[in-house]
Amino acid sequence: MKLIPYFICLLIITSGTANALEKPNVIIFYVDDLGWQDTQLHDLDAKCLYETPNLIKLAARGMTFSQAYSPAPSCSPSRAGILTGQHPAQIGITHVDLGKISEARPSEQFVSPYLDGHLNFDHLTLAQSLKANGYKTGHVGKWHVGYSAANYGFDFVDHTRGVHRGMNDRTKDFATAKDRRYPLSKEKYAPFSKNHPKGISYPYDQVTASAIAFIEQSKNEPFFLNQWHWMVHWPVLTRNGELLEYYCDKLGQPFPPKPGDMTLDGQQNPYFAAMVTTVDWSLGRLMDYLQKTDDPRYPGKKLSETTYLFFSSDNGGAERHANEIISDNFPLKYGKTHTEEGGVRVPMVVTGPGIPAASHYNGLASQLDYFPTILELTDSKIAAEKRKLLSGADLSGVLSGASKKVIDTARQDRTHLFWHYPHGRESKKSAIRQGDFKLYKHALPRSNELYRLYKNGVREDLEETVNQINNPEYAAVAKRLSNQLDADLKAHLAEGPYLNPLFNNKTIQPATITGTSQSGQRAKLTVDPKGPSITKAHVIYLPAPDALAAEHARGRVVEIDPTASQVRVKIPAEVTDGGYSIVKDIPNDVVGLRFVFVDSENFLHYSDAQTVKPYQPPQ
Ligand SMILES: [Ca+2]
Ligand SMILES: [Ca+2]
Ligand SMILES: [Ca+2]
Repeated sequence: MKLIPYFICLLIITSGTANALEKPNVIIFYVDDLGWQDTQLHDLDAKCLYETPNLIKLAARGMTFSQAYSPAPSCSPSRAGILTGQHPAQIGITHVDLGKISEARPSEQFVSPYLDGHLNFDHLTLAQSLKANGYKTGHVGKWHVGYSAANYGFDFVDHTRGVHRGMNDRTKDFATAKDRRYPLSKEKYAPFSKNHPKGISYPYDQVTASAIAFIEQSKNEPFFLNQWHWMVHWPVLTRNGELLEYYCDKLGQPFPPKPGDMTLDGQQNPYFAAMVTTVDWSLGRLMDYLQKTDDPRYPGKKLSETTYLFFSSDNGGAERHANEIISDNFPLKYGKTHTEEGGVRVPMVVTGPGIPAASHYNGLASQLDYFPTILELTDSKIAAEKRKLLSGADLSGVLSGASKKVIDTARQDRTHLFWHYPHGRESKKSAIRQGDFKLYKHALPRSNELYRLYKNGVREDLEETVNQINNPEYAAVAKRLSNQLDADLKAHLAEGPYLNPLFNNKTIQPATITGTSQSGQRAKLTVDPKGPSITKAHVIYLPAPDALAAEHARGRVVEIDPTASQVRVKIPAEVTDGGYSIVKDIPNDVVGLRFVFVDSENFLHYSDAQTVKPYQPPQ
């Protein structure tokens, strides 16, 4: 009993320290496609054989979130959500197909909305917010929201794939000590085995090296770093022969593996296991560096004492790629590209000043919370109108141990999270998690699903196998969640799915485009006044042919002129003639455009690409 007051006292002292520390450093260590069951953090049921000793060490130093979620079940929307703090639905980035005109088949009733080709420059980013507060900002690794990170407030950018690059033959082309690009380390690391009691070497990884070099060069000032790995995404491979041999032995498989797909069920892919442990090794290198390096701003302190480190993954695990079985999210349902638990529930650990060691938080948390939380931890201010756009909640009270509740931007208890994924052949739907329950709302009416994941907090149907939507006992819950989800979708201006004008079996008729024209600087589109009217209209400016190189410079650092007209993003246009025309005044630097609009029957339309004639002012 005497321990309790002492414990409370400790909490107060540690949270006091956090407040005293001005401008702590911040790192987001982000993994690609790492599932909730792909680490040793909270391994349920079938035992995970992938080893993540550094993540376990990280958890011992900070707070583990057992119910953490990504903003979306795929890469780009989750990343855009972290960068802007806004729900993917609100910024219109709900999928990886950025800037693509959806090619719906005549057999499909619904189509996905048009997504901006890159993160709109109008959004305030976390990097810009911290830079304005005196932070050095760096992004290393995968980006995947269009143009390079260099356009969004990052001082230092390296989009290297690091060690995660395609191999000619993954069964044998392993790195050596003298490898030109991926030399094996002289130092040895986990795992330790009978063959390698002192551990094994790891191939050079530029993501890890570049991230640490950025900190080394920036540490005289407060810094913010994204260390965003391309692993453990497809291609599933490793250059680390010793690590692959270790997992082949552990999983009882021949080494080297036979060429071809890995097809054993569950979590038995030794290449994938090696990737998970390689990411964990990278985390270990970062942690070791922070632990042994003095913070020049705080004499007597190491960087590990002055830095917040957020560890998570951009979506749930990918279970398959064609015939290859990658991993298994069991007991969670499905995986990446699904809003079911397997697609959005992710591992998450946060360490830093004032965060109690080996602590756990079992309430809901979202990566959308990072933006407001990091603003709070770093005492960074943003304009009130930008603040209002943030979708997440401030976790700083939870992190200091001062609170068990998450308070949202309206100063209310945050009670639920939602997802909007109007994509995929079968899975066009939205979802909400509140308390013990999760509800799904499909594009097709009257096809909602309801699952009870927990019963008063104790695991019940985490697997989402028993649809309770028609269970009278849960009628009130279903109604409440459905209404809440509708309200959230509306408040976040969520788009789509829309009706497909090309659908074979449509019973209502869509609008018909009767013409497009240009007069002076004004472009115009008209629809048949006998059909549905136009309710929502945009234009998309098309890139000049010579700009394509810059656009497709994925992986390269290309800076775009921020004063030029943005191409491939939706720009609002004016609806006129009682809803039967759209007009838009076109800036001089635009070379081509398409109109995109929704009609009063909820069909989505695109006009054909039209070349914009250069404007000649009247003589
Ligand atoms: Ca498991
Ligand atoms: Ca991903
Ligand atoms: Ca599965």
